[in-house]
Amino acid sequence: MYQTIQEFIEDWRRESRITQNALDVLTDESLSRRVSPKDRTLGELAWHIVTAPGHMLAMAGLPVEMPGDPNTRPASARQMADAHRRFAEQVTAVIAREWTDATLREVRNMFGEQWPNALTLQAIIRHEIHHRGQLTVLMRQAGLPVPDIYGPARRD
Ligand code: NI
Repeated sequence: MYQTIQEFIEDWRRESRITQNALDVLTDESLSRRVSPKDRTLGELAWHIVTAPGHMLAMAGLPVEMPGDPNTRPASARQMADAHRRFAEQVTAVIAREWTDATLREVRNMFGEQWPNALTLQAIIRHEIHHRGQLTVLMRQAGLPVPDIYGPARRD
């Protein structure tokens, strides 16, 4: 788990940049793709990736402005990508201003359990990586170019 806010910020910057690269290639036509009738569409998944960290950070008491309503996906891919870009920058600024390394060890009620804030931050990153993996599969099925994640994508 993170010992310092700086460690989180570095991780957040790296991961949100990778996520941004994926969101930036989504097209409006691709947003209705889905794996099965029961699963999220590519657009719903992308919007979940954009909005979930704000929800969790707010639960932990960080005063962040939400990128948008989680239940109301913007109509365009561009709006989602822009919302993510603004939100990612905002998180870096707000957490650096509001929290100290000691805040990471403070415990909050998260989903009915007592989590140190460091665990919440780790869960946010893991949750994003998990859904981003799903997103890139849907992107391939939609014929979109998948960006490099941790190493070169197939086309490279
Ligand atoms: Ni999720």
